[in-house]
Amino acid sequence: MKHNYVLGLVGLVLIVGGVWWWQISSAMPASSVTTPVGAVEKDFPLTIANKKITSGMTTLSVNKGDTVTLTILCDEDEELHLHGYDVSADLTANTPATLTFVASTSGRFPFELEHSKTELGAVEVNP
Ligand SMILES: [Cu+2]
Repeated sequence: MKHNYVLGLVGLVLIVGGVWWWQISSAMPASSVTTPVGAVEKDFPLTIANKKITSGMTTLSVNKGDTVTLTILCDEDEELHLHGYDVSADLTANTPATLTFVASTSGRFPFELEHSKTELGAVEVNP
C-alpha cells in the first residue's frame, strides 16, 4: 500500500516534469525560427489632401501573398484606383475608406486618384 503511494508520487513527478519539458522544448524552436514569408497582413494609412499624400508612404512595399489594406482619408470625393490589380475604392470627402486585396502578383503597381488621373504612389510587391 505504501509502496503504491510512492510509485504514484514518482508517476506524478514524471508527468509534471514531462509537461514542463514539453512546454520548454516546444517554446524554444518557435522563438528561434524566423517568421515565415507570406500570409502577412499589412495596413497602410494614407491621408490625401490637395491630390497629394500628406501622411503615409508613397511606395508601399509588401511581399507576394500579403493581405494589403489601404485606409484612405481624402479631402474630396474621389476614387482610388490601383492599376494592375484593377481594384478601387470610392472616396467620400473626409470619411475613411478601405481597400483590401491579396498581393498575388509581384511587380510595381501605381495607384491614382481616378477622376483627376493623379498618380499618388505605387504598391511594390516583392516576389
Ligand atoms: Cu486608374
